[in-house]
Amino acid sequence: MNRMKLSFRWYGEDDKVTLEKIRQIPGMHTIVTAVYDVPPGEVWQMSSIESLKMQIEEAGLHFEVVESIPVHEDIKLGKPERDKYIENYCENIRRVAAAGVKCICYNFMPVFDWTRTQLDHELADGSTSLVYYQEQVDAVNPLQSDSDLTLPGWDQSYSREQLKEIVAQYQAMTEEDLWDNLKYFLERVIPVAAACDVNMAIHEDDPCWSIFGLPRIITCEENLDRFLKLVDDSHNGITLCTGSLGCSCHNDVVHMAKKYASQGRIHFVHMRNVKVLDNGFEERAHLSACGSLDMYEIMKALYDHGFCGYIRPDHGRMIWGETGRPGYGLYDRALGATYLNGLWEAIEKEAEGRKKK
Ligand SMILES: [Mn+2]
Repeated sequence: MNRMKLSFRWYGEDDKVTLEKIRQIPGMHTIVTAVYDVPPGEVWQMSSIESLKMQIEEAGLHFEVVESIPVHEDIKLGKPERDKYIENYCENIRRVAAAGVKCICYNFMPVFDWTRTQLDHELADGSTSLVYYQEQVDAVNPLQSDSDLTLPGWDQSYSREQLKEIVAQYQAMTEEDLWDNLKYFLERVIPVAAACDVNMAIHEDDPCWSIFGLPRIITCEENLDRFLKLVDDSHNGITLCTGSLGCSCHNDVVHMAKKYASQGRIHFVHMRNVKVLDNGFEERAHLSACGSLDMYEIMKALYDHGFCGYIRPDHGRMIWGETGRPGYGLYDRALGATYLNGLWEAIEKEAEGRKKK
């Protein structure tokens, strides 16, 4: 029988959404978290990892997924210092594996992690969500010193000058260079993950297109095919993030769920719905009818093709007056989790009923 393991992201002791609350969501199995007090590229303290594990297990949950171990920019840029950072990365894999972690989510996006233009856009029902409007992105040029250079979600640890410098380094790179640097990284990291029996699960670029002329490669089916072949080992897999892929109408997320689940290469799923617009997209409630994605068909594709990994509701809206980390409140993500449970139960019972006949 296929089993999905329901999971939930938790930002550690400072998170207003506590483990005591998360454990009350029906069917909750695994906490997705990371060590947040260490700069990218450095080795995590074993004591920090053990402390996370202890808190999570005391709450009756499992600590089996890390999101993320960030990839240092020197690795993505292919600088000589990358070997040191890759060795640190491998050491982090060994350390989290020793604590029982089975899956590590990461991304290979230059400079900017996820990009949105507003974090509190009011939807018709009065809830707020994260949105991306292209004209607002186009108005911010990181190479012009007079632009104010801020969009929500950007790494605040860079000064404006540092940001311009690092963006310029990437703009001198081609997509092929980035592919080469990704391959170099995977060839060194995947054997360690395989030895520890940890699944590496790359997250797609969010959104799944180039911004500011920076190379972005984890964006579409053709490129995911190429990615999986870079190191053809089941430990080299993906996080299927439905919202990151689904914000482009060129991506058929149902087809991709079928294809990569049947190959056994989806280790982690982020389920969220987006409404695709002519000039970008809006994050919406998880329910299929609220956005552009058919969440039922995606779940069914996963079920039918043997998916048995970790799945979590992704960003939620802010509802019922909740305040907190945009996308990561309790209420709407809990509604999302419950919806995923409902879809899965219906799909499973339908499939078992068919077998009996
Ligand atoms: Mn995601």
